[in-house]
Amino acid sequence: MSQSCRFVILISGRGSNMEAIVDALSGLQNAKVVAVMSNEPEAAGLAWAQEKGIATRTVCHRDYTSRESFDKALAKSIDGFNPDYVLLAGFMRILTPGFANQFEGRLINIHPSLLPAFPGLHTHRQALAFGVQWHGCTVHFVTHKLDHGPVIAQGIVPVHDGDTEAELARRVLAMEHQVYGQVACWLADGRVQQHVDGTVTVAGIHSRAFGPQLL
Ligand code: NHR
Ligand code: GAR
Repeated sequence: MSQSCRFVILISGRGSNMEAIVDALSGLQNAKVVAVMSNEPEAAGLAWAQEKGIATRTVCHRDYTSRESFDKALAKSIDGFNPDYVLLAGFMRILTPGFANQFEGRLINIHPSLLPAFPGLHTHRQALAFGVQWHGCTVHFVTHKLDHGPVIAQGIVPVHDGDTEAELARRVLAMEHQVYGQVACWLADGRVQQHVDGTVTVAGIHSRAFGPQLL
């Protein structure tokens, strides 16, 4: 019998992606979200996790004088839960190379754009300003290079004329929930493989592209 796959989820705010992951994994017997952690004490997602009976921790970045010391404290707290995977879900602090290296291969992020387009912040604003007609989200392994790691899955949504940032964000967010929930299940089943050339495959899956069913 295979051991349960242990997940720690890092958030900074609302935590709707965390909810989608917890909900998706609740259908599996071999997966457990062992802790939800936030760098923001007021993050709404912490209360939701607590109500679900999930352990929560806050490591507030403002309590530390450097990124390195914050990351060390965060890493220590994470290690206490002995996770197989650490999922960034709306986590808003850039992590040091030391942290990224320590968790390499086990650290995953969702970014609200179709990488390599629009890394960084305010991705929906960037997409509207550029005039792209398709936008979306990317789940990727985290490396020391920001918003740059190997892609596990992407989801696309159309951009409509007259979209506001908020409308576009809502459309992308619904897609994020689908994609991240599915990726969490693939991880729990041990099907996600990262190869030496940096590419990713998922055993038994030939498409990791999500989108409106147009075809
Ligand atoms: N860390 C590493 N090393 N690599 C990545 O790819 C990372 C990462 C940490 C977070 C998420 C990322 C995103 O998906 C992420 C990917 C925060 C910022 C940022 O500028 C940028 C990208 C991401 C997350 N943060 C500011 C900072 O000074 C704070 C902004 C704020 O608090 O609102 O850390 O978009
Ligand atoms: C999501 O859109 C996520 O992709 C994005 O923040 C939102 C968090 O929502 N992440 C980043 O912008 C990282 N810089 P949530 O808290 O409801 O999951």
